[in-house]
Amino acid sequence: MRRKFIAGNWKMHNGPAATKEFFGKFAAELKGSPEVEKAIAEGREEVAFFVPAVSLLTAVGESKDTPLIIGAENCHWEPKGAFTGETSVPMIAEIGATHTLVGHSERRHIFRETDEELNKKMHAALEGGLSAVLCVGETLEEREANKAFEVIRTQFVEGLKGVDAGTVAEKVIIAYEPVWAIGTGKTASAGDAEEVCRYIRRLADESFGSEAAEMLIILYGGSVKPENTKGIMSQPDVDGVLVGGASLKPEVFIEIVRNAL
Ligand code: G2H
Repeated sequence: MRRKFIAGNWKMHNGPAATKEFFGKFAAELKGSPEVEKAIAEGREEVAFFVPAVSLLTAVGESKDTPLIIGAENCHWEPKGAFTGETSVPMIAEIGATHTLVGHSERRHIFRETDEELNKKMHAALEGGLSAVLCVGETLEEREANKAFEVIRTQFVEGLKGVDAGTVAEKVIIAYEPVWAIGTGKTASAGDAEEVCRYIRRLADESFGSEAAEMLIILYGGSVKPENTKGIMSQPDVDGVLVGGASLKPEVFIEIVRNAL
């Protein structure tokens, strides 16, 4: 049985003060949800927050005595150097964060990150001891041109080039986020999400073997909210969700975490 992985991606929201306030409220929400606490304690569910670099230290400090996972939203592939504005994996790890997102669609499309760069980030993150969530997904144009599977195959294969099967099984998570469903209010149907997540598991089987494919955690992301969580999570190849807007309010996000159980 794969564990469930429920993650918030705060994007460019919540500086240190708002982060402190969020975790204060979320701790209270967790206390009021013993079924979630039990699921986390038994290793059935993991709850993670991907937060802005400036809020990582606060997030790690505020969640210190909780089972919550803290991760970065992005990282650079070099450990240090003349890369103004960037954050390296050793810096993220030094703070005490354990995970990072790689290749979120906003990084791919707004900041023009390429599969080659994202592959370097995957290697840097994994070799630096972090778990990495590689995000993949097609645009509306690509979907309408029947290219969704081809796009996802390329992003998956290129992003994980040179990573070994054991690492994929233990330290890699894939998030399928159709670009047309991100922050638009449009959610892929549970069936659409399953179809692509199943395809991703097949790709994992082809590239890394059946054991790694069976262990791989695959998330769906794109306008996830409390009302659509159950349907999405009931799909056999969807192990979790990556939540943007709806992760910003503790009382809303805890509902997603609860509905995912
Ligand atoms: C997709 C998702 C979180 P939202 O970007 O990664 O955001 O839930 O706001 O669509």
